[in-house]
Amino acid sequence: SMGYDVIVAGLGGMGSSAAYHLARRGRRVLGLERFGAAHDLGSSHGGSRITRQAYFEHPDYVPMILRSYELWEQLQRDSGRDLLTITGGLFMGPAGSLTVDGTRRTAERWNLPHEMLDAQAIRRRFPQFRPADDDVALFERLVGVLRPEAAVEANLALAGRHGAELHFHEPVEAWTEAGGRVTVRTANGTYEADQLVICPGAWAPQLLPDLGVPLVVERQVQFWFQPTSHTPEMPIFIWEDPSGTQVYGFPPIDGEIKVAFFRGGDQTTPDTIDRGIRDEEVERIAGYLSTRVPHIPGTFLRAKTCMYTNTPDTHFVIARHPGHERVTVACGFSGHGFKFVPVVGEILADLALGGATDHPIALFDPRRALATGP
Ligand code: PYC
Repeated sequence: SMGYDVIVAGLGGMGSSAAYHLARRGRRVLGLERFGAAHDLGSSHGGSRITRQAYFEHPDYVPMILRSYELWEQLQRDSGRDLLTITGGLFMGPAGSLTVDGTRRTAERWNLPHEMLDAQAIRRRFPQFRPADDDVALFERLVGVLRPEAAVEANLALAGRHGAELHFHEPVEAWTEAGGRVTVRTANGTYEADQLVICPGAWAPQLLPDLGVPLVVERQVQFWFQPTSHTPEMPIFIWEDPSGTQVYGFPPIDGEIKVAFFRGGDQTTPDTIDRGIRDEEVERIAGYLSTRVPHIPGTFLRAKTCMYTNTPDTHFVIARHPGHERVTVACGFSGHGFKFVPVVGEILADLALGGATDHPIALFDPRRALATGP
């Protein structure tokens, strides 16, 4: 079929948002997704994601975060779906840790409201946590929980309402740019457009072999527990230990608490990932939490794998493809991208339609010097 303005390859968090923003701007959009709508085989599932403002990874994320909060509100209104609930968030760890100090530095740099708590204050205010005596915490009220599947569905519904054509169960096999057009070949056919936006998630190494950024896909496990007791005032938490390991968790949703380690999973690929959960993995996180947040590992309910697609410095890749002027890419979200879904859709629409954006995206240039970090 001829005559699309933009093809969006991949309709997970980022791609669904790009399809929505492009369709809203009146463009003829074709969206292609290898699985079904809001599936659980990529990186946009599991019922919850954290959003937060005082970003320990780098202060340059903050303007995009603030725009994302606006766009989450707008997406809720336009879709009629419940996508974001503010819960408050506790960033804990030894003084000087990335989780505490990085968060504080960014909060101070942007004047974001926050409170600092020492171990005694943490215990008094949030008695469910058992900090070490030298743990400290930053509390940020505007931390919240996002609903990833509902968000993807909202983007897809609105994209469709604005005329986007969305094809599911149609994997992209190859794409080329030639003669002022892009051509995309799928299992079902060949499509042409003026512009291509690629949001490949963990399939980035296959779909973007000449991007110039080494990407490593990491297997992650999200665990759900039924807590031993009711916890009226539980915030979201990210807690770093002296070795640098970060564990995070959510307040109960329908009586179930989701927890996971942030990073540290095995390297994998989306086609070979072991989606089975080993008993040792459940025992490890239950044991880890039993001394820190003892009410959480009450009854283990279930666990599910997810994937991170990591860049060497854990910063994203969002740019025009360095080797293809009609191709825009968004990948390498490195386990912390979902909160940016609405603003990334807006940025991708800017880049695909005009080659530039007003959002500060220098940090996400694929040609940046790639240190390891943060
Ligand atoms: O981006 O806030 C985040 C996050 C926490 C755990 C994994 N990602």
